[in-house]
Amino acid sequence: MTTTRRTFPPDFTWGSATAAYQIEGAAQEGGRGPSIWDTFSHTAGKVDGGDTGDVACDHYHRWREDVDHLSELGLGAYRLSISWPRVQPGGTGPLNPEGVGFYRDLLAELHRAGISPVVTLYHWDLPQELEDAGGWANRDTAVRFAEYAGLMARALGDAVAVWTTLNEPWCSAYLGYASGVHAPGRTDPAAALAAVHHLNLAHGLAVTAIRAQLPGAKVSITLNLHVVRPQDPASAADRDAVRQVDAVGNRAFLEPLLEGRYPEDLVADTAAISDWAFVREGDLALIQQPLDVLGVNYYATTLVRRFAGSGERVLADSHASTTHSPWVGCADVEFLPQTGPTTAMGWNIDPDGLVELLTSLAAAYPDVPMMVTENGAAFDDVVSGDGRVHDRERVEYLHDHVHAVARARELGADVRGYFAWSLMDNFEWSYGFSKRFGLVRVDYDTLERCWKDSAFWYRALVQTGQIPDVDDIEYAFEA
Ligand code: GCO
Repeated sequence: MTTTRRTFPPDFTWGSATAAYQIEGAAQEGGRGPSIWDTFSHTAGKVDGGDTGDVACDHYHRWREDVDHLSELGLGAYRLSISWPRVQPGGTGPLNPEGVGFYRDLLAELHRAGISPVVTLYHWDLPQELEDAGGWANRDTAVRFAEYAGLMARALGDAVAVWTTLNEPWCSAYLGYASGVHAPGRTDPAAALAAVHHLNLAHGLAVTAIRAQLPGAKVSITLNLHVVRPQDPASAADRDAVRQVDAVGNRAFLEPLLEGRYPEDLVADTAAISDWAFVREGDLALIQQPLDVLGVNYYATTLVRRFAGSGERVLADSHASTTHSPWVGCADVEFLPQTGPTTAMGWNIDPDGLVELLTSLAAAYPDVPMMVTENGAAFDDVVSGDGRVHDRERVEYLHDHVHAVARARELGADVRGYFAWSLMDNFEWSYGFSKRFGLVRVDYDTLERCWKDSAFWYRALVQTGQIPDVDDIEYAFEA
């Protein structure tokens, strides 16, 4: 664990992040229509415990209190997402005024609290009607997304500090259409590759639509990028497995978005699955739009080796499915269990991976500022006799990863912000409410919020810009 006292400049952005389907609830209130996650979570066997986002953290009714928590943490920014089916129920046609009004009020309260809204337009809750028409495997969904983005830019205007088009298209495409562990639960590798492209296209078209409404808008995309390591660094086969996974997981997005092309090795590695005919003339130019900031989500690293082809193939990656892998085109790669300490998700704890990721991105794209838009950890929290949650493991995780951000900055990476995932415990997708990532605990029986030690620790960091020691928990902190 690092002990050097590091500090961040006053203009560094400290935030926390959530997502609409994970916290809002009110699934059938205010004119909201169904999303693919409503359908998926209500399908037996898809979500642990049969949990759904019907109520979640009831943020839809408790948002004022939640803004108070953000304000008391002293955060400069809050990363939220807009529920597409809440503001445009069928994914087409005019906006739902009640849905838009909810976000207008929320953004106004954030501004009153001096908190800049970083707004994600798509954090996985696709209107079900669009999935019924083919979802992200259907090119038209990209066009619908751009229309929605333009309408929201017109509706919310400069109340939004940063527009983030998509959150983690890797998850939307590969978990939703290849492994099936996320909504819409399809297991069709060719459809997953088409979804990759249509999500990239949706991003580019949406950036153009937003800028047409708001020429000065700041736009971004958030990617969950994979730090992939070979089991045997001396093995050419294992190193080539790393290349393969990097192509499918990282460069399938980075290269079209920032270089206007798809990696040749990706197309070659997946030729048996798709001819990529869904990429049309001119698409790459539409996708490659100037970005004001790249959002980077990081949790853990990935360990791979070349699969010999005999015996049981190991598929122990963080999004493992028992039957279908999200890693399209990587049938000859094994994803190995990590060594060392893990979080409640089974994800390894490796802050050096974050340094490696940020510095490698800085080297590849030196003109693209970055923000760590998600980093955090699930642990099996316990409410102690004193009524507090002494989540020391989470404090250690945050401490070590914030030091990693400081180290990456010292090495020249232009990292301008850090958002803890998550402000509060919430619906963790296929894990339901069984995994808690929050700085703030949510009692799912009473929906009461309660600050964990990690919230007090994070407040001190945010207020001073100095990284507190792990044991520096000030319950009565005065800035
Ligand atoms: C993601 C999503 C979040 C998750 C969080 C923990 O990165 O997967 O953006 O919605 O809840 O990351 O898995």
